[in-house]
Amino acid sequence: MVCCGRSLDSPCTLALLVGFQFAFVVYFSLGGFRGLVSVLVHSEQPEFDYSRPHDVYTNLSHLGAPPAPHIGTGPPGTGAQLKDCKVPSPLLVGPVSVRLSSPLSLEEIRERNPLVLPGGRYSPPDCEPCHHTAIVVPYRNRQTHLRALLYHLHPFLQRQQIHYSIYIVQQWGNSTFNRAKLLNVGVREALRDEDWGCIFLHDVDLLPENDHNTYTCHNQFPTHLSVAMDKFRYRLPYPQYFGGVSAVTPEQYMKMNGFPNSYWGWGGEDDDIAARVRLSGMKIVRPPVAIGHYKMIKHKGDRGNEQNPRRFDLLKRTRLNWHSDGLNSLTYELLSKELQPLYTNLTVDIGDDPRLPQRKATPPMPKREVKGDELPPLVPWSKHGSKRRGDTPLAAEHDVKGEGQAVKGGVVTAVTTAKPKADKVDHAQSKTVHQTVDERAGGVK
Ligand code: BGN
Repeated sequence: MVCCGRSLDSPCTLALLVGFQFAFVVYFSLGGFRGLVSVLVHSEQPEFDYSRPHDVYTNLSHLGAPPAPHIGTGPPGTGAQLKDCKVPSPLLVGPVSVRLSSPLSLEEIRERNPLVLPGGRYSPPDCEPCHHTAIVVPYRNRQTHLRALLYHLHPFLQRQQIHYSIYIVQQWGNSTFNRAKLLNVGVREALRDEDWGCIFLHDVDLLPENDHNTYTCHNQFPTHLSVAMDKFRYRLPYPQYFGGVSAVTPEQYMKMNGFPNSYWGWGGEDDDIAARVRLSGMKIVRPPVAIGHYKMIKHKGDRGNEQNPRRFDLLKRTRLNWHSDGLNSLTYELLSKELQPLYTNLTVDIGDDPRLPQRKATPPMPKREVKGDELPPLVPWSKHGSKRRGDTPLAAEHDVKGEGQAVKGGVVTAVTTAKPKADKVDHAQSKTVHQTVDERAGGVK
């Protein structure tokens, strides 16, 4: 106060000027307002040492065996009741090392994950899980990325002690890649299998680096998990970013009419989904930046997934179109559904990019002769009494005509024939599957 009214060259005024200058430099060197906030609230942020990560397979040997069957005075057939799994899981280790180069073969990954069931399903053997999550991965032509994802995701999720299944949704044919439409298909098909409480929308080239980033949903709002990717120097590229890895409950998904079907090629579809979240009266929630770390597998440009020049126009119209383009206008043909040892493989024909000239006939799916002695045993998935469609409003929109499991050539093939109810807008059809050779064409953004 004593400085007030004094001349500019007084020591107090000079000290004030130097002080302001110092504050100015600090403010910008911390990355402006956001940086300043993150420093001020630093004490609330968890801290992790990413320079000393654990092996991604740490603690898997602690996964217990199921308790011995009940022997006693109770009625015959009553097994021991499992206790609820602890939350957070005691098996978590924090930062895990991510191997980007030369992933193991599918067979080697399978050997490292003996408790994973056909279809890439898992439920903790020694406790009752509190969370039931389907992970949906849009895919085409990314064999190496898929192996890296499976190698990292299976142990990561088992340590979280959740009940999960991994669905790879493979776009069939040569048309432009359509990530959001494949996600719509994956959500719908996953909900035919079970009443999943949470659906993850996961890019094939993103590997989580911290197992405290739990693959569970917020009960009110959609979650964006990949908040700190190495590609974006471990921060959000922009505040509304919703790409990479995100999660919705079936209720949230229906509220926003699913995802747009009209984005063919790279870019914009995730921004459209973020806009739908807001337009349907919700908001996006996120884990702390210190937890939401991901590594992206580097790759060159994707043939068939070039930048979508229409994305700017489409995004301008989200407000008008989100009610009519989405879950309620979804059409596709399910060509096959195979329970592979580490994932459920859905191959779908989602039609053509309207910008492309009339397509040539869709290439037929490769078939191969299978000898009887190649057949593996059928492994039932019944621990949680796989809930049938009809239990979820989404799945209830189909009449199921026939169903079963066929086993051929090392894969278990689910055979479904579903007919959409006449009064529903969804025209998805599933038809009897073809036997296909594993590792077929298939990539993602
Ligand atoms: C954005 C893309 C997103 C993409 C992120 C990160 C668009 C629309 C422009 C109006 N959005 O620029 O789809 O996930 O970059 O790569 O291109």
